[in-house]
Amino acid sequence: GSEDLDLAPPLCTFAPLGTESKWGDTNPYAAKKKLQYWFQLPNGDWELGKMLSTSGSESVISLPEGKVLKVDSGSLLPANPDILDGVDDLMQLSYLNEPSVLYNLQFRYNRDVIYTKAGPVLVAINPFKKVPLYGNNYIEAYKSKSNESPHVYAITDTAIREMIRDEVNQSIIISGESGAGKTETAKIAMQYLAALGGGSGIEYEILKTNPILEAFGNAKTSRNDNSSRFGKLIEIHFSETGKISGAKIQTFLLEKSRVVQCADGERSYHIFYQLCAGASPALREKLNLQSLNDYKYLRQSTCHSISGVDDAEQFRVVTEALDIVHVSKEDQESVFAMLAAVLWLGNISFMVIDNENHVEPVTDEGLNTVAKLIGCTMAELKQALSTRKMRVGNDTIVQKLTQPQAVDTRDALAKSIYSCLFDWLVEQINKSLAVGKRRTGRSISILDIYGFESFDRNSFEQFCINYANERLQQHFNRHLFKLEQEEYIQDGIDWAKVDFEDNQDCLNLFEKKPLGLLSLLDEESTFPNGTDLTFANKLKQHLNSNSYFRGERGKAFTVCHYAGEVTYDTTGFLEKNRDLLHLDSIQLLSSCTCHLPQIFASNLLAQSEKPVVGALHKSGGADSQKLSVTTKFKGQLFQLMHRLESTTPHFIRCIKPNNRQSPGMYEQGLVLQQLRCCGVLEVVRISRSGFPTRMSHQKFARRYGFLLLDNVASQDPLSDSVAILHQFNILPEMYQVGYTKLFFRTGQIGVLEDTRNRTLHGILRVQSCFRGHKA
Ligand code: AOV
Ligand code: MG
Repeated sequence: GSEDLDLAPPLCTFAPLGTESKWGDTNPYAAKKKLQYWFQLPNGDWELGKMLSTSGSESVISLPEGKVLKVDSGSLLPANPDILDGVDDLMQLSYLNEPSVLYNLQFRYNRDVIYTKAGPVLVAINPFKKVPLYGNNYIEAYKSKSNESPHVYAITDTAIREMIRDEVNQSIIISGESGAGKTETAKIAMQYLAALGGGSGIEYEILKTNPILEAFGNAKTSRNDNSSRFGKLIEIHFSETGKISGAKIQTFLLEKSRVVQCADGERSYHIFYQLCAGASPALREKLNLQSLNDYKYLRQSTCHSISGVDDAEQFRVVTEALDIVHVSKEDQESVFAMLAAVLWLGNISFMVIDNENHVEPVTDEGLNTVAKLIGCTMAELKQALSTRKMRVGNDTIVQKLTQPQAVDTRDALAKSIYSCLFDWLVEQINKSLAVGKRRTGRSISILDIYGFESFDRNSFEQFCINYANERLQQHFNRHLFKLEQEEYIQDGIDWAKVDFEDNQDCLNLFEKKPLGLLSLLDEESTFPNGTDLTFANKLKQHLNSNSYFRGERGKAFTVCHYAGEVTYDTTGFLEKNRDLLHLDSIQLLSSCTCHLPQIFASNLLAQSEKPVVGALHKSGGADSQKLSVTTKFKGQLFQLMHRLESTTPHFIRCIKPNNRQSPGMYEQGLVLQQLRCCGVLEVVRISRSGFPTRMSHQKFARRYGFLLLDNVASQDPLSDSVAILHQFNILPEMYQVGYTKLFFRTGQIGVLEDTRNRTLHGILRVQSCFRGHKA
C-alpha cells in the first residue's frame, strides 16, 4: 500500500539507518503520520498528537487513545517525518525541538541502541544492564569500518586515526552527572585502545589499573553503587608504529572526608569492605582485622554490601591487579596495614583527664593496633593525638586538646594516611606504566571525573566537584562552537559568527579575585576567627548582586550552575579547605618504623613547604603550611585545561535515564533535564542557529530531482539542486550552497520531504486509479 512509501528508500544521507528493516517489524511508531505535533501533557511528558484543524491561535488535535483536545497552537511543536525515526545523529532531525530529541533517543534506547550522535558529540544513555555491543567482534567491526553506527569504539577509532593522520595528541572527554556511565565509558574506550594498540603487554597493565583505582577511589553513594570520588586523566602513549608504549595517570582531589564519615545508605571506599571480606586468615591475624561492624568508621552507615558485588572476590581481583602493575607482595601488605590502621584509628576513643576537659586516648586494642600497624609506640601515638605543639615567639609550648579537637586530629590523621596511600599507589602504577625511552610523544588522554552532583545536602565536596564540571563545560562549549564554525568555513559558506551563551559568568563567580567564591573562601580560611557562618555572611555581603549567586538563610548559599541551581551548606567549608594536618601528626608519621608512613610524611612535608594560605602563620600555629585545597584544585584544573587545549577533543556525554539504576526505564523529564544541563541541548541549539542539515549536491539532486517541473535533469547535481531550491521558494537565508554540500537551516528539509511524500502518494494514487479503471 501507500504506507510503504512513507518509509523512504535509503537514498538520502539522513535516512535512519540505511534500511527500514533495521528496527524490525515491531516498530510501534510505524503508524506515525505526517502533520503530527508534540503536545505536552500536564506531567511534562510529550505525546504525539495529530492536527485535526487549526483556526487562529487554537488547534484541535487528537491524541493516541482517541482523545481530542483543543489546544493553544503555540504550545505545539512539530514532529519529524517518519523517515527520521531513530536517526543516528540528532543533527539529521529537521525539527530539533526537545520532544523530537527525546523521542529519537528513546526510540533507539528501547532497542538497546544506547549511542547516538549529537553532531560531534556522542550521547550515551546508561542501559543499566549488559548490552551486546562490546567485545572482539564489535571491535573488529569498528576497526574495519564495517560498522559505523555511533559507539565509543567509533569515537576512539577516530581519535587514533586523527592522532596518526594529524600528528596531534587527542583527548576523549567524558561528562555527565553522577551515575550516568562515565567510568564505564572510559573503560570501554580503554578496551578499544588496548585492542588496537596492544602487543607489548603494557596494555594489559593499563587495563588492570581500573580495578585498583576503583577499589581505592570509588564508593557507593545514593546516586551510584560505584561512584568515582576522584577525577582521573589517563594519558596513553603510542610509539611510531601505533603501539601503546606506556601510560600516565593523573588524579584530582580525592574525597577524603568519606574515610571518616559517610551518609547512611552509602559506603566508604570499596577497598575497606574488600579487605575485610577477602583477606586470608594469615593477613587477618597480622592486621588484627575484625568484621565490618567492629569499625566505627564503617558502622556509621548501615549499608555494608552492594547487590551483585562480591567484595571477597573483588579483593582477589585487586590483589591480582596489584601484582600485574608490579606492586610487590611486601608493599601490598604494607598497603593493607595502612588500611587497617585507618579503620582502627576510627575506634580510638578519648577520656577526659583534667578539669579543663582535656583528653587522652584510651589505652585499648585500637590504640595498640594502630601503633603496631604504623610502627610507633603507644606513647608516641597518644601524644600526637592529645597534644599540639605551638610556637609562641621563640618558645614552643605544648597545648592539650579537648575532645572535639582530639577527634578532629585523629580523623585528620586517618584521612591523611588514606589520601597519601592513594597518591602513593598512583605513583607506583605510573612507575610501572612509565613510557619507555622510545617515545613518539603522541598520546590519547581519557578524562573521567566525578559528575555534577546535587544532593539534598551539598557540602564542600560538591562545591569542588561542581566547580570542576563548570570548568569542563566551558572547554566543551568553546570547542564545539569552534568545530561547528570550522566546517562552515571549510565548505566555503557565508558564516556570520553565532554567539552562544557560555558559562564564563558562573566561572567568574568562582574565580574572580578578590571577590569570588574561591578567594573569599581562602581569605576566610586564613582568619583565625573565621567560621563557616562568617564565611557565608561575607559571601552574601559581596556577591548578592551577582545573578549567579543567591544568599540563603543561615549558613547556606546557592549557585546557578550551568547544570542547574545547587544550594550549598557551608558547614565544614573552612576546615575542609584548610585541610590542616598538625605538624605533630606529620612528625609522628616520619618517626614511624614502617616505610609507608615515612614516605607519607616526607610527601606531606614537601607539600607544606609551598606558599601558604597566608595568615596561618599569624595564628601562631606550628601547623603544616600549605596551599588551601581549593587553590590547589583550581591550579590542577587550570593545568588540566591547558593540557587538553593542546589536544583534539572528542566528547562523550553520558545520560542517566532513571534514578533507580534500573534497566528499561526512560524518564523523559530526567533525560531532558540532563540534556539541558550537560549541554547536549546547547550543542543542538548552536546547531539550530547554524545549518544543521547537510546533504551532498549529488544526494540532494537524486532525492528531489524528480520534483522539478520542467524535469530537465542536467548532468550537474549542483545546478539541479539550485533549480529545486528555487522552484520550492526556499528562502536564500534558509540554506547555503557549499563546495560539496548544501547546508540547511532546521525544518527546511522537512518541507521538501513533505512535498516529496505528497507527490509520491499522488503518483501512486493516480497509478492505482489507472489500474482500477483498467480492471
Ligand atoms: P559515572 O562514572 O558516570 O558516575 P558509572 O560509569 O560508574 O557512572 O556507571 C554507573 C553504573 O551504570 C555502572 O556501575 C554500570 O552498572 C552501569 N553502566 C554504565 N554504563 C554502562 C554500559 N555501557 N553498559 C552496562 N552498564 C553500564 V560518578 O563516578 O558517580 O559521576 O562520581
Ligand atoms: Mg565514575
